[in-house]
Amino acid sequence: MRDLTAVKDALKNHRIELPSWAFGNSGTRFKVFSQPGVPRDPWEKAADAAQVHKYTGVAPSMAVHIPWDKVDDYAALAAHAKASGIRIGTVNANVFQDDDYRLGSVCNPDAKVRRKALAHLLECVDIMDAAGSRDLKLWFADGTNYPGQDDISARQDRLAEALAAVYQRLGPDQRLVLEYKLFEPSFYTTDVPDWGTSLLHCQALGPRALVVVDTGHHAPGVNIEFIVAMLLRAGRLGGFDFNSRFYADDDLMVGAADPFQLFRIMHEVVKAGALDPASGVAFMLDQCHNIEPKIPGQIRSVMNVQEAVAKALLVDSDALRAAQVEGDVLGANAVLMDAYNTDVRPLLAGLREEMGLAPDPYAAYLATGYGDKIISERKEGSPAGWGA
Ligand code: LRH
Ligand code: MN
Repeated sequence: MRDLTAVKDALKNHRIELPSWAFGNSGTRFKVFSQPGVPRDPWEKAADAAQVHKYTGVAPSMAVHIPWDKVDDYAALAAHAKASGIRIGTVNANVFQDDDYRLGSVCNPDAKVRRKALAHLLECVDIMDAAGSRDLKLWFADGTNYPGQDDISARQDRLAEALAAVYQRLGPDQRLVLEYKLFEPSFYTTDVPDWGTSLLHCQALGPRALVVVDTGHHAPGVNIEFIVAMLLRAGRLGGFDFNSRFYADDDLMVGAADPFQLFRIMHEVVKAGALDPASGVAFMLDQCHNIEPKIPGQIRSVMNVQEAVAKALLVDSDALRAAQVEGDVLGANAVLMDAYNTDVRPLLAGLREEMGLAPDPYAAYLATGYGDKIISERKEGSPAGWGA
């Protein structure tokens, strides 16, 4: 059994970043359901994200998405977040919601469109400077829908050219994290479809270009923890976009659909010593609470990650290695399953009390009535959403 003090320290130091867009209205192509009390601007999104940190103690930053979180003064937004007890984290670029990007953004055959997309990416680095953010997260919807529509290699050349221009613009402490996705909205080729493509581009750029693993962006059945182990081994895992899915990019609450997979992923992270913020791996949520209340959904998601991390920290690594070396297949599997089947909720409740927090952040938040307060306060104006 692991040293419980070390386990608790690791859990106390773990940091989970929240996505601003999870607090806004979201949905599918069929319907975006609006919910009462949804924030109307990035200021209110930060206030809601601060609630999640207030009760969990481990979510001190909110990622922003541009232009969904466009404001006139990003330094003022960062100061507002700070006053609310959190900070502005990763800046997400968005070159997937403009008619000009029908045939792609940085991979578009039209140089004028590519220049427009690059200008947005560079503007996002300016925003990072103003907000004090370390990471620029790039996800490209770019791809094609029919064979022959465009040249696969030529599009990669265009992508590499844009990434090099962005990388060159980054400050010394800033990073570019490149997210891959198998498909959607493109349905024949996606220009960054898998970890290999992202890794090749990152290695071509330099040491501050890293890969983002969104847990909803793989083909069914893909062993994500294997990819995580390989990226950690290569020193190129920049972070996670955590969510879960039963079918495609469902963006459901992390750990809701497959808590065992999340545990296996966190086992690889813990084993590689990559849980500590100093490791440079960013643990971000990327979810949409289409039908459930947003703030409670984020709190539950943070708790799901904490439970997977706690179980991974309880793996008896000496016993595991011994069984592995002996070729004791069932013995080794049993060591891992013992940790996974451990009920870590009492440990986490106790840890929160040691941190001066309520043992159950979900119940504690609900008891505040904050949800009802924002419903009554946010009647005017238009609620935030994806604007898709
Ligand atoms: C794309 C994605 C990406 C974000 C968006 C909100 O599917 O995962 O990380 O920009 O969702
Ligand atoms: Mn994502």
